[in-house]
Amino acid sequence: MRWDLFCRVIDNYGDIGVCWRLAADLGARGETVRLWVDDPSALAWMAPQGAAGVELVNWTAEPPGLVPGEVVVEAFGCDPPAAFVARMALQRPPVWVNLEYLSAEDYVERSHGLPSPQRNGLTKWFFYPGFTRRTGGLLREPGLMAAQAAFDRTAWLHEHGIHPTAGERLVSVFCYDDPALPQLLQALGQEPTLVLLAPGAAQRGAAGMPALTGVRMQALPWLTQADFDRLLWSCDVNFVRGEDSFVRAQWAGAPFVWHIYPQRDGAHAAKLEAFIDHLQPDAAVRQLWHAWNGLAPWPAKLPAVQDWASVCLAWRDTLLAQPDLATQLLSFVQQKG
Ligand code: TRH
Repeated sequence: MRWDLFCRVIDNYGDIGVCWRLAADLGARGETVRLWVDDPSALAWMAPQGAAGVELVNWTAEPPGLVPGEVVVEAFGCDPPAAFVARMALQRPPVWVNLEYLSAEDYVERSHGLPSPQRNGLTKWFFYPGFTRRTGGLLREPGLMAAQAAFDRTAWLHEHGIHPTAGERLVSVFCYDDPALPQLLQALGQEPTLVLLAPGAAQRGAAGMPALTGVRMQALPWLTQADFDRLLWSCDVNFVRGEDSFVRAQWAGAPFVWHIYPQRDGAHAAKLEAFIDHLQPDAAVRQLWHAWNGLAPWPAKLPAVQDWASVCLAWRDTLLAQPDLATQLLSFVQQKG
């Protein structure tokens, strides 16, 4: 099928990150995808190699007058151009899907797959990613787990100039501005640790910090999405954020901490809680997650990595038993078309 996937970059990299993964996943399954994006700049480092079956369309104020394909996906309610929507109504109507934000809250199961009749007579369908069988699932390319199993960690780290010393653990940090960063770095120093800092807030927050016992820090460049996955596979603990890196940390299977996208009205607290309730970590991990998100005081001690690792592995198994998002989206579209 021909897909038109619309992406508006609101802030950061999650909008384009999610859309690119979906486009590339569909392309790899033989679909033809036009990815309309208003700001493709991040793709220069995220996916410089492009992807089979995926073509970029510049979504400018005067977008090209393309004929809509069989499927139209708007990411995060981003409203395709009015002229394009008008053309959708003049042909055999495409299946029109609104791909929503990821949440573990209960409303997702209730809302997933609901129709939204539009003024021009078309129907837009809500498609909610999620963590349970009654949701649209999570992006997971068919070869992902096999690629991880075949991954040569030592070679990859070496290639990327990352050289942990014997017995040093690796921790990646990709976060928003977080006042708890100095406390985290100090706490990590209780065991020899090499902290790999993603560009942006993590590097800004760590800059100018005095040398810490037990901790070495290394600033990373922006990696491609494929290498970002490999970074997560390489680390003993991953601090991730937003939506896409959060999902990728779950596939990595190593202990992870989520820095949730902070919302001004505080709605992120309930969203964080809903996910924690699914993951069911012990009290120490809960406290660390809350503290990292500014919702609890910093814990006296970090959780034991082994207990935490087994929770994350069990959680990954639960997720692996569910169909992935692109598989579900394909059958949803076939059913609605
Ligand atoms: O960047 P994010 O915070 O993105 C978002 C946005 O804030 C968005 O508006 C919000 O709605 C959403 O989160 C929930 O975090 P996220 O989702 O993890 O996106 C980052 C992307 O960048 C992801 O695809 C991974 C990628 N990435 C790389 O490819 N290489 C890198 O080196 C790093 C650090 C990230």
